[in-house]
Amino acid sequence: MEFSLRLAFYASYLHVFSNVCFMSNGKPAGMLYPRDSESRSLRHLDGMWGFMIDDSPSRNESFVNKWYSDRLSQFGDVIPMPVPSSYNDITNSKLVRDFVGWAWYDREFYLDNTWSNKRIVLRIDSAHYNAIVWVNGQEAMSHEGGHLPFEAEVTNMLHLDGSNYVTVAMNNTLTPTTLPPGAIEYKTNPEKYPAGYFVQNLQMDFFNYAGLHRHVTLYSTPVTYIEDIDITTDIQGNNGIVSYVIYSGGKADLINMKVEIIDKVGHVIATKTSYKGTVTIPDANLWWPYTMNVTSPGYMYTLKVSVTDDNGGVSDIYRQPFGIRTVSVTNKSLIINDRPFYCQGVNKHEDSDIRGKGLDYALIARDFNMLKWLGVNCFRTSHYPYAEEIMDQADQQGIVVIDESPGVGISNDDNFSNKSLEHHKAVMTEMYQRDKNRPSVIMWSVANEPATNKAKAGPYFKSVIDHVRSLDSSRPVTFVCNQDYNTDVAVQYVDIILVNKYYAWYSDVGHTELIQLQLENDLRHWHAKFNKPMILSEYGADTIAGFHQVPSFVFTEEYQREFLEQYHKAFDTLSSEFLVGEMPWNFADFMTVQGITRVVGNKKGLLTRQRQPKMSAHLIRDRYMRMIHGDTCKKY
Ligand code: GCB
Repeated sequence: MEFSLRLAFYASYLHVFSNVCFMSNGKPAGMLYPRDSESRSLRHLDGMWGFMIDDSPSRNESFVNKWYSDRLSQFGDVIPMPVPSSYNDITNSKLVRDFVGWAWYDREFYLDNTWSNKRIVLRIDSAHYNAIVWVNGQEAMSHEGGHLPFEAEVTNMLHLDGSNYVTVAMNNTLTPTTLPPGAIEYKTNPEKYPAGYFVQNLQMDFFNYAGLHRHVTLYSTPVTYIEDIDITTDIQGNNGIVSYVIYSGGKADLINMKVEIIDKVGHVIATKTSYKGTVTIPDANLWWPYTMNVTSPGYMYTLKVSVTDDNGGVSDIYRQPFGIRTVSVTNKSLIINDRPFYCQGVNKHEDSDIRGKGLDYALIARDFNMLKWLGVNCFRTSHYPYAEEIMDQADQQGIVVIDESPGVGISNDDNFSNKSLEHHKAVMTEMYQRDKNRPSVIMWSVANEPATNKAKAGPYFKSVIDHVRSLDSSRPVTFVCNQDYNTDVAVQYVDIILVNKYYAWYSDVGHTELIQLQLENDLRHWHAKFNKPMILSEYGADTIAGFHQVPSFVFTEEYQREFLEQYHKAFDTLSSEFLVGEMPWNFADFMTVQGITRVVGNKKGLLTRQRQPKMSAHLIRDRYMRMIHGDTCKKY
């Protein structure tokens, strides 16, 4: 009971410290990715932090004792905790791994006097799930939601003449109104459970990793600064059309503005002097997926903004990467730059040994190398927005992204409340603001497998999808559906239909001979009813690397291979009709909660969790390479 009270307190706290602020024109202001420049310094506060969990029965003692008011070491035994990383798999303690409640981090830092007379911002790229941040004991900001960045100006809280410390408290509890939703269940039978015993029930199939998962950054800007940049692009003949708007922050308006468009080799190809405008680029280099243009995939331009304010010439400089491309759909095709695109996809997770969901450049590089090795040209950020450093690679390497929100497992009646809806829309706004300028993002997925067989899902998803469309008319909007075409109430609102199917796994297990028939019939029903293009957004079978049996048997590598082959037969028929993509579940094995249907995690990976191929990975590689290098089943 105490525990729930603590959460209620938290909700009202968040109300005061909302992360989204609005520009005068009503558009929510975005947040530029922190980049250094001639006017901006940047310092990652990554490394070893101090760490403590509040495992008091009320989960509230840390607040009663004001752990934020001094270094954590004053309040208990602090252990070293790496940032970025999840905290769960770092120690050998079950208590830490499975902890539910407030976990606390702190660290000390110094700033030299090059940071004086600047506006200093503290940005946290991801803290799962709810977070409160103090700088030198003063509340600086809070944020709800585990996968998107938040920041606050902290200039007046910092000491340039001595030490500083930052404290972060974060709570991984999932409730009916969080995204993803979950529920705390109290076990009250005194014969079986001690007083106050509770468990966290999840509605998703991945481990609820928590921690400071991505960079924590201090950066400086001039006091009058470039706050946000919107870029949209179009194509007319051989010309690229680039429209931009620049938003200012600080006391004065930005004046004496210079906007330059710079090509990949550093040549300035256009210059403007207003905060808003449209530039025509003759013979533009379009942004292409690498499978559609092998000579120059993922072509990125830079929009460089240089400004001077009216109070004495203080300038700010920011360089925003962007690509020129268009996306559209017909009733049978997904189109990039006026050419049909076929998604040779995979689904992913942010997940690996030890670090959990922690950002790791070595892992990112390995994953992109393995995506290319597989011949993958598209992935979905199942089931939450991924780190911006991952998205950068997708932009630069010409890999298409279906950008998915953390709306996974919206299945219970109390997940469709007005509070949930408002939060879902706020998350979509934050996600749009973060990723709007990325050419790799060709589609927004607002949810994975919600209970869209329930009547209340209709107005709920109409509202979320309308909201995303009001922010962005340049990309298709969808959600990923696992309902029946006859009973679903929300697919009518999407631009393109994404469905997950597990024939011969969750139904008719072992009967791979039924897959083609069942899949073709089912997808044809969807298309006949809604007349929209489709992607088979998940299909897969758990496979323990090294298990072999002939004839095939579930969980063996032979079964996974045979299973995928049967799906491919259906894809090869349907891709000449309305199927515009296929996405095996999953790129790699990943961790889940303990459960009798999961053998140390979900094993549907083409790769092991250590990113080495199973037999099925070779099958997918052969298939996708044939699509790239010429074959009958490809669409371009
Ligand atoms: C699904 C879910 C995914 C699961 C997968 C499975 O439909 O979207 O999160 O992990 O099935 O393996 O059951």
